[in-house]
Amino acid sequence: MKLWWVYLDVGTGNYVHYNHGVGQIDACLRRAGHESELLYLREHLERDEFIERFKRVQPDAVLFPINTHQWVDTPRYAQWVREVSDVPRVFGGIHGILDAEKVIEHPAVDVLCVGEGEEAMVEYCDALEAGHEPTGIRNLWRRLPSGEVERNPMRPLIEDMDALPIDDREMWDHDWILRDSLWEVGVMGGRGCPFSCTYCANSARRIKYRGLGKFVRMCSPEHMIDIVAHLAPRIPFRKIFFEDDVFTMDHDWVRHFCALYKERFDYPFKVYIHVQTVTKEILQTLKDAGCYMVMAGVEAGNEKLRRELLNRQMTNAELIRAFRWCDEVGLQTWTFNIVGFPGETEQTIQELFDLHRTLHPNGAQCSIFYPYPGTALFDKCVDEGLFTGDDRPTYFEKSVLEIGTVSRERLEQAFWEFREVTLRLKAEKEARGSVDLLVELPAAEMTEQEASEPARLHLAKIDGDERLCLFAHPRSNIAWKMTVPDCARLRAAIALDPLCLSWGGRGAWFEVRVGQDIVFRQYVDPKINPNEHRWQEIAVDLSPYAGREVKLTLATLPHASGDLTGLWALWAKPRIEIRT
Ligand code: B12
Ligand code: SF4
Repeated sequence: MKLWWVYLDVGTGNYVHYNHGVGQIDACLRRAGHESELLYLREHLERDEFIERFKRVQPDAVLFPINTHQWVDTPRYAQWVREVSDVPRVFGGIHGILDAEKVIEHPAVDVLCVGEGEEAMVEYCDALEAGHEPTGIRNLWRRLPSGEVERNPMRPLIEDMDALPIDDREMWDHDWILRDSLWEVGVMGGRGCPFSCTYCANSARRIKYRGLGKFVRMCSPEHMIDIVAHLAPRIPFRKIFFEDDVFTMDHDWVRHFCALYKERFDYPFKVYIHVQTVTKEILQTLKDAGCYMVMAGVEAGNEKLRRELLNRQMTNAELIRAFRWCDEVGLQTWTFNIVGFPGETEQTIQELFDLHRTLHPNGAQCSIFYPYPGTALFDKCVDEGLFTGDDRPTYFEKSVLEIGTVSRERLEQAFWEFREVTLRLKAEKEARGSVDLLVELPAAEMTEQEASEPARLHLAKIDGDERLCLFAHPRSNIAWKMTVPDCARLRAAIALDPLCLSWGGRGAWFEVRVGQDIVFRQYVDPKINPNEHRWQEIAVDLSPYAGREVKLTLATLPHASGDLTGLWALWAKPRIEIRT
């Protein structure tokens, strides 16, 4: 069967991304021998253009993934399909699961997936291809020619995440995605979250799936490594975002994964955490494996509102402690927040700002509360008559509620104020804390790459001391543009990787330049001088350049003879630190 995914991601205010649900179902369909194409829209199409594309693809079924925001416009496209063809229009996704009765009422929906789509869609497509009536397929609701709806029961949840095929992601435009996400690839190995926040569609899904098997599932660490290894030769990413809801749920899993990861990869990565699932030790383990950022939901600054309305049981003290640990181990932090909950007041808004002044994250996102159908907070808003009648869901900027305690205009203003506060905090932090040049590597300019091996991240061990490094075979110039903070210095350790020592040749010059000025120069040659077979710590004072916008270059050059044999020059953990 030929399937056509129509993914309508218009006006979402989010970056262009790979959709894991779509990708996972698609991998299963392809494994079963079906074909597919994807139309990923960031701008709406006019009817004629959409129909022209439909005719070009000539699918046997059209598949529409929907979250609540996307549901608003998708039926229009499904209606256009029906104007020219009678192929089935299949809907699925989080909104279809949580608001199934409303979605199936819509005449543009022929089939709705009310749970996990992998097995159901394979069964459905196999049946159609074989010319059978696709009846009795669990997880699918189907409108019959009589107009009645066949509501099939739910199927058990997929138990073994390792058994799912790894998606080749062939349908996706990776140039576009990577450019938009700054060279980051999204990876997800599990499903579900053990918490029950009242505003969260994922916790609502848990209730829908009750009795169907284990809701919180994770693939094995080995499988997660296999996913990265599978994607690495196919997609030129430079960073990874592990998008599992709470990456730090199982500490043994994290330890095992980190040990495997650092043996194989040096891509910096970031993860979602929940502050009640971390210890300083586990944060350090993540950091040592190449994690550069952890992202955590804060959502509200007022503890009572957070605990009683949102069912998020963490205290401010727990948040502050976890963020302090992150600072101590050198992990960047990011928070997710929402304003405009029922019961929000001017004071609770100020408490969110104040808490952020203490947490001091490197970045933060704030949305204005939108109640998703199917969640406990949605029901509360309906019961209390808070909806204003403006039913188009907004992502960030506007409230669809009249909460009474704070006006909608004030919420909008608070949203912008929050942005300002957190951006200032970010700038302060960057000026105060250290800037990790390896994390910023994707932004660096690289020139003079004479050697066959380009500059890249690399793990190297000398005398049992393993460090994450910038591999910089001479001649290389790797340059970052920056404004030098007050009292700054560049710290790093330099060495040649011992693995190149048996190759002969000579040593390498390490040079640090600020603009045209050479501010540091050292020759390292462990091939001649065994004493140099070690990490040599360096510190370069940058204070003469404070406040100036400069190009900071880490350069490596060969010995005067020009011998380039086996020069695996390394800058371990180069960073800009502020002296106090
Ligand atoms: C990764 C992620 C992202 C990523 C990627 C988004 C994406 N769509 O892939 C990024 C960071 C870009 C993102 C952004 C946003 N996200 Co988000 N995100 C998630 C997260 C953590 C995982 C999604 C996921 O991949 N799950 C795993 C897959 C396997 O599950 P699934 O998508 O539900 O798919 C299964 C079924 O639904 C079904 N299925 C799915 N599609 C289809 C299609 C068909 C035809 C069929 C038959 C079946 C089917 O089968 C799939 C496999 O079993 C979820 C939370 C969660 N755990 O689900 C939130 C979640 C999906 N996000 C959410 C939100 C609100 C957003 C944003 C609006 C946030 C914002 N304010 O910017 C944006 C919207 C962007 C967008 N266009 O989707 C909400 C959606 C709520 C709702 N009711 O709509 C969720 C549920 C979290 C929450 N707080 O409640 N997000
Ligand atoms: S911790 Fe996050 S994913 Fe889990 S229920 Fe709460 S908001 Fe949802």
